[in-house]
Amino acid sequence: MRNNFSIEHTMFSLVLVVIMTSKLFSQKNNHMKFELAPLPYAYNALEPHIDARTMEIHHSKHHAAYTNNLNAALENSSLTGQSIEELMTSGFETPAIRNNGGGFYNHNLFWEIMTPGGANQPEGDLAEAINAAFGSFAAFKDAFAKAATTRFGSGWAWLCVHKGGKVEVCSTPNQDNPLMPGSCGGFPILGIDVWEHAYYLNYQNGRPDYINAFFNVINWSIVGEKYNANK
Ligand code: MN3
Repeated sequence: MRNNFSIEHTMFSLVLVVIMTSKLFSQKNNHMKFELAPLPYAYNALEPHIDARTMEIHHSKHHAAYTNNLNAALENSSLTGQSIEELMTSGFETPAIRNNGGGFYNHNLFWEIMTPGGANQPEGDLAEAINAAFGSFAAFKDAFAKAATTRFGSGWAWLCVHKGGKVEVCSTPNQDNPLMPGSCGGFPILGIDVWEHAYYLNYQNGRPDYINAFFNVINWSIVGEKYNANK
């Protein structure tokens, strides 16, 4: 009797452990983690405008840290499973998600819209929208550079598109972006990172020089695709 009970008890405990372990693993598998995508070109592809060492540290250290910290912030969070775009509003009140989610999203866009290839100025509908909003491409460049230069401390400057096709330049502090509450409310199709980690090795305190150089590495073909997809 005592032996039977002991065997049953052991079996019961074993089954319980198996069930709990499988639950733990299935929960882990359901937690979709955000992943750091490889840079879509070599670290030195944007030289001499943006140097390879800056690109390597920026992608493999800074962007990687935002990605890891975002995943850590989402562990045991009710927001787990949402898309990165959804998290920009739903996670806005949670500093770890706002800062690291913004960092994850912003840098993905940043790498994507830079490349040695592609059109070197806006074309088609985007060119028309830029002319309509600013008067000319040169005037847009001035407005964008001014937003990037005058962003105090760390942050980003953006070119956004609103539903209907109107474009606008705005800027945000830290790792915020236009998808978050309180910004210009458009959809970002071009962004420049003006944190010192984006330029200090090559340009030191010369943020305007870095901004000028950035115009040489914008892939306007991709920005134009984003405009068409979100106007
Ligand atoms: Mn950065």
